[in-house]
Amino acid sequence: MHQEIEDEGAAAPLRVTEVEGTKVTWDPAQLRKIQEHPCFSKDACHFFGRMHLPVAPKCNIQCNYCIRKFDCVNESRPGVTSKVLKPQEALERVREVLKKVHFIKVVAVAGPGEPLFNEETFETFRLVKAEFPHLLRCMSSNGLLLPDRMDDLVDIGISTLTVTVNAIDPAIGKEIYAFITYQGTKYHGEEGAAILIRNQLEGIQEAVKRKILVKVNTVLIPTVNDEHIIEITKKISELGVYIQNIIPIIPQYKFAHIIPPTPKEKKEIQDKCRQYVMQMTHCRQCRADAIGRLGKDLQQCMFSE
Ligand code: CLF
Ligand code: SF4
Repeated sequence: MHQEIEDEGAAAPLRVTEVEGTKVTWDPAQLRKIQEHPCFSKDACHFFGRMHLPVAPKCNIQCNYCIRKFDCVNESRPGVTSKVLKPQEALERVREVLKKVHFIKVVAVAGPGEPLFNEETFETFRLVKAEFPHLLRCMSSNGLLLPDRMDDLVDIGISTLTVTVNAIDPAIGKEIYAFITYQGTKYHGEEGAAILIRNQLEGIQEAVKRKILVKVNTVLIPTVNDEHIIEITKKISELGVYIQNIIPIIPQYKFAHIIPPTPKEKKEIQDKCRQYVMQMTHCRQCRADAIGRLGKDLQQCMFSE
């Protein structure tokens, strides 16, 4: 990633004129936040690491590519189940890791279920923020509860947020989501997808307004949303999303019959989307308890039982 940064003085916006073909403008305080974030900055990923705290087991939606036995596949490689930690245990893990590993700059909750649907996520961030205020706080969410929990996200000082958006049209969304559970009611089909999409888009817009840097993950599902992704990208560009991470589907559950995209097909879509939103190309689909630099996890050697 080649960032051409012009600093026009303290009051002026820091301008990133061209990032892999995408024109973007961000304010300096926001950009400084991500200079050490391995997912939001490809340069940072060589030097700095992140630490995931698996404190969020429950989920409030059902994606048709998720068998719910493993970590949330919206941000994780399938087939891995993280041992869930309690908030206090998570804090102890942060203490232990930071004593030994000095390049961890980001602490995140990315599962194993939906972070916003588990109070333990908020409790964990409160504890970590109090003791390690210098660490960036990051979260990956399906977005259903974003508008409802926005004040809490600001309160715990989330600096970077990922929302998985696979459709902005409920007619396509209903093919991807079997149901959602929102404010105690279960909604199926197009009705459920419409609520999810509305909350995702509202939540993203609000997060951007509150100076949270937003990444959108989009699962590329050939024959379902492949031709629709460009519409998603145009929309999230209007909302001020910083970067998009297009992830190829791993066929399982109700999408077991789908033929995943080839790397070439994925790249073609990324190339089209890049003119609207910067594209992430270095995602390693981490597990919900990953620790270390991307693709160089320390988790197994540090905590294997
Ligand atoms: Fe974790 Fe995600 Fe935050 Fe990164 S991972 S919650 S933004 S700190 Fe990064 Fe891992 Fe890809 Fe996620 S490489 S799966 S994009
Ligand atoms: Fe599975 Fe994540 Fe979808 Fe929930 S949001 S159903 S955990 S992929």
